[in-house]
Amino acid sequence: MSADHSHSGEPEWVSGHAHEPNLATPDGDGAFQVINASGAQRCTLDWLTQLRRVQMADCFIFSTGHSASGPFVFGGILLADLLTAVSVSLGWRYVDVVSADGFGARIHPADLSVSRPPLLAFEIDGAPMTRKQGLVRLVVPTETDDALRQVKWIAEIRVVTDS
Ligand SMILES: Nc1nc2c(c(=O)[nH]1)N[C@H]1C(S)=C(S)[C@@H](COP(=O)(O)O)O[C@H]1N2
Ligand SMILES: [Mo]
Repeated sequence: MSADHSHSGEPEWVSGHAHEPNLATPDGDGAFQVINASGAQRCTLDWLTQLRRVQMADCFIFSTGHSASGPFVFGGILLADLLTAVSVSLGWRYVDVVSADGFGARIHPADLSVSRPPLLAFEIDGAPMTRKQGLVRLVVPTETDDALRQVKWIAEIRVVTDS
């Protein structure tokens, strides 16, 4: 493993440096934990699908090492709506969306205030995503840099607040 030259203690994916996509699909049924200062809540895929559904057309995955795939229509839940549903509202500084294979992306409030905001997707082109495709995947439509924020196999959403 290469040395980490980013800020001490930060996961290597925070710096947004190039990353070889993991080709091995980790186990999991799509359930993830939302973790904040007051504890952890388990969110199942069934529960997630009851929230307000959105579709995001014209999404591309700019994969490392081969040409972009897409356009896809991703279907799922806005990350903003998930945070509201688990009672994370004002005052969060960032959330780390971390996968079962230890990859992740850091999302700040400003990332949600765009016309094509991040979603937790579980459908691709109208069909449920397979585990291999992510099952539950963070889709950040504004990200066109090697798919570093398109996190498959979400396992934890860690909420960091100022206090
Ligand atoms: N959980 C997880 N998500 C990930 C990665 C990874 O290694 N683990 N790699 C990222 C990178 S670098 C790429 S290029 C894309 C590949 O996505 P694809 O398999 O849909 O083409 O997944 C992104 N999401
Ligand atoms: Mo990538």
